[in-house]
Amino acid sequence: MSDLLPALNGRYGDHPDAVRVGGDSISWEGLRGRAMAVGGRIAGHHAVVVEATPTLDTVIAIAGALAAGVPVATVPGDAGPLEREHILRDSGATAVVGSASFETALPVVALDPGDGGEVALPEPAPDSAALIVYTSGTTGLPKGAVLSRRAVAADLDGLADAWSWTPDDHLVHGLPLFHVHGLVLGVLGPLRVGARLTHTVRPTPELYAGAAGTMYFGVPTVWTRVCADTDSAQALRQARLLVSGSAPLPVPVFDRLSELTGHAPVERYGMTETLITVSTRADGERRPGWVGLPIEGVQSRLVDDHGDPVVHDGETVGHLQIRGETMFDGYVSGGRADDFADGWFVTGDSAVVDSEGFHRIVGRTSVDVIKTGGYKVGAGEVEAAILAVPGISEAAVVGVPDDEFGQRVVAFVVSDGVSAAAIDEHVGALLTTHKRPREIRLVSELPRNAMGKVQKSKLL
Ligand code: MLC
Ligand code: AMP
Repeated sequence: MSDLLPALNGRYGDHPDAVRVGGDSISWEGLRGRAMAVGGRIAGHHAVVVEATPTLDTVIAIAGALAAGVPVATVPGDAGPLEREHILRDSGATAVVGSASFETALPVVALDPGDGGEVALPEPAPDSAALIVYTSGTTGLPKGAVLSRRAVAADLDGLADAWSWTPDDHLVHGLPLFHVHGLVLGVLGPLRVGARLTHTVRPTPELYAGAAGTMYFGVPTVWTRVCADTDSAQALRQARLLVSGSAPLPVPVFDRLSELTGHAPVERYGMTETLITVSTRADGERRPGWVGLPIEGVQSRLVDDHGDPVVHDGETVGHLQIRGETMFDGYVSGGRADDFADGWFVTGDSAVVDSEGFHRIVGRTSVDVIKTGGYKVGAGEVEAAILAVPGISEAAVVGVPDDEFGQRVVAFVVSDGVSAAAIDEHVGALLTTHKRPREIRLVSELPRNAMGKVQKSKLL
């Protein structure tokens, strides 16, 4: 494990609370002992699942899987039953590590606070799978992206370079531990760089202000909320770097945050499949609305509908494609080739690039991929949950622009007498919380084109 996470090998000394999650903390040596011990109990498993609630136990369970070289899939603590069962099955997991709030036929390998000491485990191969992270597509259930140790290491090294991230840093955030942002950057990042971590459990302005970090991570919704709380925002003046990502940071939020904290935020762009690939730099220009340059080890290109290069004039929009060391290995269920064009990963994002190579993300190619509070939500998955409610004949889900969440999930439903409240209750029991429509609008019909296809643009 020390090749991937050198802080756990004593390379950077130690702190009694090197990793803190809410009220619980642990030293790096303590975390290594706990991880090695649980790793020893799961070694040889095909894959494991961790219910990634914001707890220190989640960090220990994931570190244990990494120590054992067993790929670990993360399940949201509030996952709907369909999504959870899908992840348990699709990941090929043969055990759950830590506690599980759900019923499962798989063995549950418990964590033991008495664990520690030295359990020797061989260093897993750099090309072996580290994580299986689920991300939504336009239709169907989420897909599990397999991320190798090599890709994770390359990404964290590229980001450490871009952000001048060193052992002197103390990272603070409260992002979910089942996605790339909170888990790869937010937990494995400090363990690779040798920086302390405080996870605040929830990403609230007050908790950020009280944590006295040098670096802070947030999705744009978090920064919008920080800006609305002047006292908390001003407490961040003592920080070194504020980083935003997972969705576009609105320019007024960038400006207000700069004004209140004295720090122009660093904005970075990425995807579960590619990890974080483009960023502004701690030692470079931080331009509102722009996400900067490819990090070390990553290349980008901009192409038109025919795959021909698009001019880098800062204005002409093209399809953004990525390649490099941070790339995923494929989806655990198979399938990867469709997502590539001549070896370049097709991101599904539209962008412009200027003559200096600075990138601006313009939007998604598909209206069926919604970003709400930094979470990706596939319209098709939500529509399927709504259509499972008896008495519903048609449903169309869209992302409506929203000042706080970027987009909010809104469902247009043709219902045979079923009320919006009843639909919400039914769907709420099936779906992970952030995928639930915030609004359900009952309509008599959906707008369709001559081919019978729903015209979602008319619903926005
Ligand atoms: C939410 N609630 C709902 C609801 N949606 N209730 C009814 N119907 C709905 N549709 C409930 C919640 O459960 C919560 O309840 C309460 O309403 C407040 O929810 P909220 O307003 O949504 O706020 P919050 O829960 O604080 O969520 C905002 C947020 C969250 C920003 C904290 O969206 C978040 O953590 N986002 C981060 C996503 C992320 O990390 N993405 C990275 C993906 S990786 P209660 O009872 O709990 O209060 C990636 C790659 C990259 O994208 O580039 O990083
Ligand atoms: P996910 O699949 O959850 O990893 O989401 C990846 C998507 O988030 C990308 O394809 C983008 O659409 C979006 N995204 C991530 N970071 C940014 C950013 N800084 N600006 C705009 N969009 C972003």
